[in-house]
Amino acid sequence: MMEERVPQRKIVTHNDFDGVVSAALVSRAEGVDRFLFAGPRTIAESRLTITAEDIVCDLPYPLECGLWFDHHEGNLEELKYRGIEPGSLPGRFALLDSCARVVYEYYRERVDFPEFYEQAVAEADLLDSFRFSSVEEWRRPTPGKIVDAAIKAQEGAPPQREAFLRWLVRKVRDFPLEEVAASPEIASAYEEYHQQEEEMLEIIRRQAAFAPEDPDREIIVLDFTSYPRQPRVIKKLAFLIYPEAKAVVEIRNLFRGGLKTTDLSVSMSLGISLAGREHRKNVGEIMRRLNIGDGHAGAGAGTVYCASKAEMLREKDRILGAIVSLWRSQG
Ligand SMILES: [Mn+2]
Repeated sequence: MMEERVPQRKIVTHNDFDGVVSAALVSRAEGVDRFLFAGPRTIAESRLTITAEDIVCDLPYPLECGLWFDHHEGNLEELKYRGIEPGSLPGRFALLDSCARVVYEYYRERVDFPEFYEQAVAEADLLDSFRFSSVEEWRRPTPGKIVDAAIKAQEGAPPQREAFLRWLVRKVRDFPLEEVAASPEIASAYEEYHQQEEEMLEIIRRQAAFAPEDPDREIIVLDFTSYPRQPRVIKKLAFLIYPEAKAVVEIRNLFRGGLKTTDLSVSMSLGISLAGREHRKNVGEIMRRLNIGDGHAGAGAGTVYCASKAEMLREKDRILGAIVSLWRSQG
């Protein structure tokens, strides 16, 4: 007799700090101990099997799922285009600083969460919204930042990464963040991250430039289109080199199956120098106006599809020019 395989319920979550904390809380509340990690593009392209039983955190709404938790404005827009009323979906969407906060608010009335979740969620809020008041505050190590760096250290190693993230979700679920951050596994990954960061800073120093239309040097441009391979860089590190800059734009080619394509990925973030200041800059709005993607005020991203290298180079100049002029029009 054939044995019928019943798919087990799983949590599908974003492969970042916010995704890890969200999954830890959901795991505790729902008693689910299977985890899958993904980036937003994986969900948008439906490259994962997600069933009507599964719980999805900090990612776009898939074709179907059992519970959905999210806080990204762009994902809400996407639902509206698909004619789905977000209020009709099980789970919760709210425009809060982190998905972990959305999950925490959803369950805390009915589930007896340990007190130490409060700190993990507060750190997720800060890290995900990048609302640091100064470069010093951003760089000061906290348990959350140490764990976040340890996650980033795994980015180059996909096979070990899944296992590491699964281990981490269970730790964050069961222990206070200070204890997790002090574990030898995190300490060594944190060490490793610092070496990687030095290399990234080196690349940024070489590549950072400002557009001629931007004489006040407000927007750092990191153009990696001349790179034959994908450089691994965290663009916000550019604010360590140019702390006075107000934003950073990264433009790079998309790679598929290890091959460089003529399609461009554009991403942008506001700088720390704008924190706590009155301003009308909105990165998500710039991406939407360019009709290439979306995001929120502080960060956004988009994709530009090009049929040839010549078109790609033209589009790159056009997009960068348009970003500067839209930026200036935002006052
Ligand atoms: Mn998030």
